[in-house]
Amino acid sequence: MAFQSPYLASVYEQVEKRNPGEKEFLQAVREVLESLELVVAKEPEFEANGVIERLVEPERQIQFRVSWVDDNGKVQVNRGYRVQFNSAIGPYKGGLRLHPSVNASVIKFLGFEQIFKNSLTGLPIGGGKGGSDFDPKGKSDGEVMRFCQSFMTELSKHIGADTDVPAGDIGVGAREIGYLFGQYKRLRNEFTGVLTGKGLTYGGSLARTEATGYGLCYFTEEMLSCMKKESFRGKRVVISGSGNVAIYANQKATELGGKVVAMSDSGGYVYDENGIDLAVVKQLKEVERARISEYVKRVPTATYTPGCKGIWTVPCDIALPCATQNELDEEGAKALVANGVIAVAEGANMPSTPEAVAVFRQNGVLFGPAKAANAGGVATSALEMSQNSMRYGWTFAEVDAKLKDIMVNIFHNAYDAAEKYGDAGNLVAGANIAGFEKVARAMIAQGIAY
Ligand code: NDP
Ligand code: 2IT
Repeated sequence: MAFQSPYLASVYEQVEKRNPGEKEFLQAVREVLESLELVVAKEPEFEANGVIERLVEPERQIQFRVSWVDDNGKVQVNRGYRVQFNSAIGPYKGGLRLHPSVNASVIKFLGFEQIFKNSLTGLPIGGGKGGSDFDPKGKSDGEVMRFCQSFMTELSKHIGADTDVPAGDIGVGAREIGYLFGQYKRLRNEFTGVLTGKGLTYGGSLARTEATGYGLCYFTEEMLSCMKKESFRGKRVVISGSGNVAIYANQKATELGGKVVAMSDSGGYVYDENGIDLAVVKQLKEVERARISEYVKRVPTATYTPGCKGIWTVPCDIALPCATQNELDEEGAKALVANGVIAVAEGANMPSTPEAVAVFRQNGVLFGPAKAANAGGVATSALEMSQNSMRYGWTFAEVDAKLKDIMVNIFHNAYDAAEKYGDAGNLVAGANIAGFEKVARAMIAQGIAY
């Protein structure tokens, strides 16, 4: 689709020129710019202040070598990244991803999305992201520790509790955050809230582990209730992935009365008509770091199918993609629609391809985009920062109540913004616009320094 606004067309052309071949980054930028057509037409101050061309260029981008020694004494070299994308409304904030597919394009798409997501939370956090092409799979704890220490030795020069606060993402959970935090503290000799997702004994927030999955379900419940007078009760749910987001999405969807019948990992998916036994998944994934295929050995009524895309052919009312970018394509979307799906909400970042999103739209499927639907994780990270600043901690119930409130507000802000700009029900446009407006106004107020 060509841009109608010459301003947006020229900004996008420049982004393509400056970032050749970075397909994930270009995909994320294009989607946001498409949502802003009506905004830039209505409010010329954004163009007059060069807001969009500034927004698409990271404020700072760091790439570094990460050398470490494996268990056989061999030197390994990985590539580390931190993209500090936008600090208009707060310190850079966003996760670290450890996965062999990580490259500059992936980190930039994630950092770009984080700007709008973080703005939507209503909390004072800017956008950033980082990670490495290090593959934690099959590595010993010692190898992961040595990698994390080497990674943090460089990263520590660029972050800080009031500068940039990383957290987890794919491949980074409590174990990795612990090693990273320990190394930061040793290098700087200071105990500060420089990372979130910390362990509960050293400054972590209750409910951060659960927050992204729970938040996704709070958002979905509100979307179902407002837009379709529906709820999770009695619905069949399919959740891709079986990591942090997927596990706690399962837990909350089940608590709200849904039945989760399928989950996956990068190898394939399991289908269990009785409802996935989450205790088994947690044991496999959180304790043993095993493959989801093992599930059928422990639950003989279930079946395992290799290949992860087939999960979208499992009939369901609600689909929650919680694995990775572009995991749900046009074919998957068509299969979901053919089986009568009523709502799709994204726990992962950009899991649906643009073609898949178009299929949902054309068929009246409720669609909760990642920036809005999975913002509960980073929102609770911001609550962890608040608790660290106060040197105080809230109860699980207090954090959970704030999270729920935030997710309900995000839904309504996105819904209202879509309506205001004449695209009622389009939460993709609504989330992008609502997230954009606050950041854009802050950038204008602060002058052309960045
Ligand atoms: P985890 O590392 O805990 O789990 C990731 C899951 O996704 C695993 O089941 C993994 O399978 C699967 N997966 C990863 N890469 C691929 C791939 N290329 N193809 C198929 N499956 C894949 O990560 P999280 O649960 O934390 O993250 C999942 C998604 O949610 C990501 O998109 C992340 O950016 C997003 N997110 C995470 C937040 C958080 O707080 N953790 C907050 C907001 C969004 P396998 O083990 O086989 O690799
Ligand atoms: O994509 C995301 O929002 C995250 N991985 C969570 C980031 C955070 O800072 O908690």
